[in-house]
Amino acid sequence: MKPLKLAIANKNYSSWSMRPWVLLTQAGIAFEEIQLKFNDAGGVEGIDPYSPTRQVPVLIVDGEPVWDSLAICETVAELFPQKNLWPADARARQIARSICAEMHAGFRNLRGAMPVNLRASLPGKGMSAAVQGDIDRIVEIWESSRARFGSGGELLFGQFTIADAYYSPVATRFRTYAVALPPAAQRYNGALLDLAAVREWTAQARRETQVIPADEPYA
Ligand SMILES: N[C@@H](CCC(=O)N[C@@H](CS)C(=O)NCC(=O)O)C(=O)O
Repeated sequence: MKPLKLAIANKNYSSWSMRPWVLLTQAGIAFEEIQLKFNDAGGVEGIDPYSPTRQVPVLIVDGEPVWDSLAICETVAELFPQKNLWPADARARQIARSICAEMHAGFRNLRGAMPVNLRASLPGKGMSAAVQGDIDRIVEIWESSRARFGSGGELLFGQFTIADAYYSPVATRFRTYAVALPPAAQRYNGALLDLAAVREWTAQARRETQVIPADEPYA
């Protein structure tokens, strides 16, 4: 297999890019990063040769694109079975897949009102009853996964899995918008932010200077 390539956009803003980047980096899987940039219209400059959807992230495996973050994570798990990127236990794996799919398709209130912005500190911005409803469901997911499957470590299924990569942009949102969380959820949020890959992504995001007005509703 040729070296994997992952095309992403601005680390400060691109929540979907963050998931597979954190997955590959935290799992110690080598890849070539293709760092693209958003334009003011919300599109991704230079994406055309890589992705049929013109969206990031896209993983290139032996010249063939895999687009959409969930398909990318599934493909990486299949390519590197020794990395145990899904939980080994079948029941835990069922739940891990479900909560990734739920994140992938849902939480639109939270995502719309509290866009990822790693450079910013925006306590209290974006909060509403609908957003709190999404947060409550995320807290329920985190507490339940930790309580049922998390005894082997600090993460949702103990050791690092795709589910943690999937919720890593949520953890940065909770920090940016200073969302109050119950103690167990707060501890997990801290563990996510403390993952080496999340710290590295955050450090690189904070060095970026490009401002995308569409992603800065509170500027
Ligand atoms: N469902 C897709 C969503 C990807 C997505 O919305 N990517 C955004 C950046 S975070 C994008 O490429 N936007 C540019 C555009 O839509 O033109 C995934 O999971 O990868």
